[in-house]
Amino acid sequence: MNDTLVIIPTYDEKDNLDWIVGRTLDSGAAVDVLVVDDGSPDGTGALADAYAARDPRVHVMHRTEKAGLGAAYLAGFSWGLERGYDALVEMDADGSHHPEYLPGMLELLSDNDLVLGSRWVPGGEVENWPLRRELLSRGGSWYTRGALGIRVADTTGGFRVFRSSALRRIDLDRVESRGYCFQVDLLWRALQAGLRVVETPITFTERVHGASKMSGSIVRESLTKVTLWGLRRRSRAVVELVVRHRRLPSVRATSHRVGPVRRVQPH
Ligand SMILES: Nc1nc2c(ncn2[C@@H]2O[C@H](COP(=O)(O)OP(=O)(O)OP(=O)(O)O)[C@@H](O)[C@H]2O)c(=O)[nH]1
Ligand SMILES: [Mg+2]
Repeated sequence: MNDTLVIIPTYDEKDNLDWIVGRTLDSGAAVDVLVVDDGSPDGTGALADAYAARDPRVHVMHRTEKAGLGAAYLAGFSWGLERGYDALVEMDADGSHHPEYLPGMLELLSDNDLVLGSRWVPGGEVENWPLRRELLSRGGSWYTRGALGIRVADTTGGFRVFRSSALRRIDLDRVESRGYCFQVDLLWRALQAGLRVVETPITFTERVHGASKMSGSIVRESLTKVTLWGLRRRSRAVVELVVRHRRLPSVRATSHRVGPVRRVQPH
């Protein structure tokens, strides 16, 4: 067993599976792979089984129905944490995330808890992405930054490396999001838990094979949730302000009660 587990969620990725798993194993990083397949109708799960049968570094988790990217990752995380991996990686199956970045990202984990592959820091870029998708992604990150008051350039990216001990500090049972909003949800919890988060530039390439599972309802879910978290954050800040303000008069009252300072005369 290697120390790092790369979790790859799949739904109908038969034309990408062998290619992405092979590249991951050849990336130069010593890793195991866990494919989390939600019963893909196109037979991705069976392909993953065939890979696992010829390479002991590859494991497969079969789930019965399409339950969303977040649910797949949560199941993958608990599988990896139970088995004692030191680092857990999130990576898409469609080739948008290049496994060749893994050695560098794992190196950054030596003094960080969470490494984010980032499209929107200097040096990061997207290849072959339609302008509409780029605007949506940049806009989403911009909105999330403002709503949550965080300084992360790429808040929605899904190429990430977690230190397992740090991931344990997040109460994963309480992560509400099961769809794509999961990425923001988890980042927000990581920051609130005080994890050391770093962004590193990546080139993100539009998928060549298969279809995207992104949809309008996914975007609406994210928008609603981020707005709600932002409002909660602001109301918490207002409550803290009120509590602090209330304390002030009592502090003043105490100092009044103490009365004039008695000077001790030196001999
Ligand atoms: N197990 C599982 N995997 C999923 C599910 N939905 C998406 N995935 C996988 O999650 C990864 C990301 O999904 P994509 O459809 O590529 O979505 P995206 O990368 O956010 O969007 P695009 O840029 O349009 O490709 C892929 O590996 C998918 O196969 C799901 O419900 N269950
Ligand atoms: Mg994709």
